[in-house]
Amino acid sequence: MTQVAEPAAKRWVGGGILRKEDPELLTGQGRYVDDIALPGMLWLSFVRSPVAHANLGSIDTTAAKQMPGVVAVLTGQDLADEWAASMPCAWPIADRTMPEEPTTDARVPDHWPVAKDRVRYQGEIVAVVVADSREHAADAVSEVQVDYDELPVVTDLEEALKEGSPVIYDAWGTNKSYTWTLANGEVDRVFNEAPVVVKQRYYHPRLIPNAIEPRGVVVQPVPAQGEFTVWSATQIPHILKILLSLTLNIHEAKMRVIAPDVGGGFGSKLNVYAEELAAVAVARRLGQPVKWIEERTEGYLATIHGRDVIQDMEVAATEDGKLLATRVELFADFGAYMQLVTPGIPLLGAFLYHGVYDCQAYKFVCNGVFTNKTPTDAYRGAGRPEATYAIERIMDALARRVGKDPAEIREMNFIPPFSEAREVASGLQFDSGNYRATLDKAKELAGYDELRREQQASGGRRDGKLLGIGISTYIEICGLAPSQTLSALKYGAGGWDAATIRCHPTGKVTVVTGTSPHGQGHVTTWSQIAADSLGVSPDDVEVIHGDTAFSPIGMDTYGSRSLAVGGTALYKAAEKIRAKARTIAAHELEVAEDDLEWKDGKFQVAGAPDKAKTIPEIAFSAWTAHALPADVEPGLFASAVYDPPNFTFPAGAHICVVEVDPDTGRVEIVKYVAVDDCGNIINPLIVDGQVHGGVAQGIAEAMYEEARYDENGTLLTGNMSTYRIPSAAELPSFTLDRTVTPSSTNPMGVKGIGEAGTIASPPAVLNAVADALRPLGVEFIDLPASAERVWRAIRGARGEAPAERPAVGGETGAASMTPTPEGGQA
Ligand code: MCN
Repeated sequence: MTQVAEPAAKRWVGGGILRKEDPELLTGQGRYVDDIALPGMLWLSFVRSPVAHANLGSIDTTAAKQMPGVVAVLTGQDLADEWAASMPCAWPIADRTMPEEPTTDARVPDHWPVAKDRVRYQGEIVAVVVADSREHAADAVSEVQVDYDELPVVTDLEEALKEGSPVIYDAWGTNKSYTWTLANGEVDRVFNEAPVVVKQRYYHPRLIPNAIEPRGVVVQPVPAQGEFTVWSATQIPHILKILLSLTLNIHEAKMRVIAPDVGGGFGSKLNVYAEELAAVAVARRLGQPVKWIEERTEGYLATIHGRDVIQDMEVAATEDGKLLATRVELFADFGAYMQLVTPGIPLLGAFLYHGVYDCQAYKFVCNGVFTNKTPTDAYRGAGRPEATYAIERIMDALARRVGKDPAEIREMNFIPPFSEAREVASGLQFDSGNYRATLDKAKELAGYDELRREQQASGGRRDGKLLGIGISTYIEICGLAPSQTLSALKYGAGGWDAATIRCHPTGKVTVVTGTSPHGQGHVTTWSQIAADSLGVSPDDVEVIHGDTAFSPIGMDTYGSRSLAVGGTALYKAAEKIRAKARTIAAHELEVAEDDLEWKDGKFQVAGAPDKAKTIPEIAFSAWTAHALPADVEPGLFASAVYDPPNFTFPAGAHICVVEVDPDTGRVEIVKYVAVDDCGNIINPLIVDGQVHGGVAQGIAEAMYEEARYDENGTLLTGNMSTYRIPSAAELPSFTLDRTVTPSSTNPMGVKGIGEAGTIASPPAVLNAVADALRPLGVEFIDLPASAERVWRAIRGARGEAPAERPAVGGETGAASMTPTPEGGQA
């Protein structure tokens, strides 16, 4: 399926060239934050609250300061003067009960890098130990005596909203941050009149990111100049630079942020963290370089978590299953504080609860809630896996209600194929789509019709196991995106990105990008785009990223935006290069510019192909500047900043086939087919890799992962033995294919792929598990379909145990979360 392009093809875009990044990374020559050692460097270790809610009494640092190698121990009060502002929340969305109503601001609490007087989740920083080695710093942490005056704790999202619940911010008297509503069409009327209404509550568990490289930061101050160089394992060096400067009142020109090689982020490094701010503050205070590398258990407590959302999802339909309207109310657990984009995460899914289906009316309501838990924020997919999960599961429930096959219910409701932007029920403009084509291909690859026949003939059994088939025909919104639209959503920054191309006299090319790859292979794909645009080889292109001294302008990497926005900026910069090169070539060849055509990677005189100029040749003459046309500046350089007119909307069909052991509840995925449509493709190998990783992450979410807290706010799943993630051994081989529906948003016709697998796969797996369990009478099964939960569900259906439903943040059944049977009438 995936082919490596022949170099002779001279067309690099679309070819599966191997990643240029890999030789260095695979031979241990990567340069990560932990590889950095500076003369005189001190180490930081953080004293973290062991309790989830307490007023801080006295903090006695005397014993810690006497420990070997300790240079300083600083509390929140000691560091209070360092902060010019609270930690940033860049998406303080409005509170609006109806879209047209006047808005007030969401409640966004102050959030200090080191707590000053109260802690609100387990793991919050209360003091910083500075020592001459990592070990000395860590040893002294336990010697800091903190007096915690404990307060009542609330970890359950629904409890937090009840009258009488412990309140986390006294001044507000409520744990609600905001209610945000989006509505289109006559939703209530449609629901009242619809012959079929299906309603279901889903819970998307809290997830803990597990990038291979933990977080880390090194700060080098130059006290005499007031300058700082910050190396951080971050996805967002540009944004970090601005927000470090703002929060610490340091001129931006004196702040340089470098994201060296970064070993994965998955959204968890799209943040400005307390440890980064504290490291700069301590380096400024002491005038010495400092370093901090996160411990894995520390990361479980203090790196953001993802998801943790209750969804009350409803669809209204005709008797034969034609969708009329969707309505959803969310309760999103933000944890104790807002991190960088916490409040906005549910909004990334707000427009997608009707999926790829046509309907007349739409309503989305989100309630953001504080609890005494680690803050949640962007985690791969961010808002879109939640939306996809709800609509794709309820479409299966609708199919059952009206007696149709899950594939058929989808086929009859798909938005018909379109190639130009088209408004959908939630009010957005989808860019292009052909949803039926992806499902047709996926069904064929999976052998869907035969599997259904087998299932029917065998009563759903195969070799003593229960056979289940699940479909997910997902859509996502990515390529973040038009700055004006982001402003309407009260996002605090723009959605543009930047690129610069420098064509050197040697014939080589440097590309400077504002994106910040940390596993996505931009060096390779940007080289392919530049190579085709400029008629050079990818090997001649160097791509510079992730260092604000060399790449001062950019918006970084998240939201599967880099290709659609940053890649397009590169494409636009190349257009500028070619426009200038054409002028110079015409002058040198003594023809009119219109007589030149760009062909086979060079400018040729139409009808006289031997009269031609390549970009490297023109770059040389632009550099010597001996005979340039009048008004043409020397040098062949160009920059572009691209702000897209719309998002992009990749979509696809995933089919999962499972066998469930009825005795143990063990689920085995025996086939997984993913047909994705991310528009035109730059590099099929990289796209496949992104889908592989994304699907693996989604399967982990579907079958393994769930962060749990006890009622005191103690994280019960605080390490890798209690928080389960699968390895390659637990995962099947994936069958991948594609359809191509070019995006109407950008000139390359590309859509994002970085999150698609994670968004698509959880409902495919759960629909398959639910399908397998149905013959046993299991009415409902939710995330994650671990062996234990499946086994309990089977026992529940047999009347051997109560039907199990996980409590939010707890171990077992909470009455408030009792589901209606799937497909049950509201
Ligand atoms: N690509 C392509 N053709 C397309 C679409 C994409 O060749 N039609 C290529 C791009 O050129 C790029 C890669 O695929 O090399 C991903 O591009 P894109 O979809 O634009 O996504 P981003 O580069 O913006 O990456 C962000 C996305 C997100 S949001 C998360 S989370 C995520 C992900 O990427 N985290 C990752 N993939 C990850 N992969 C790794 N290894 N590590 C992470 O932390």
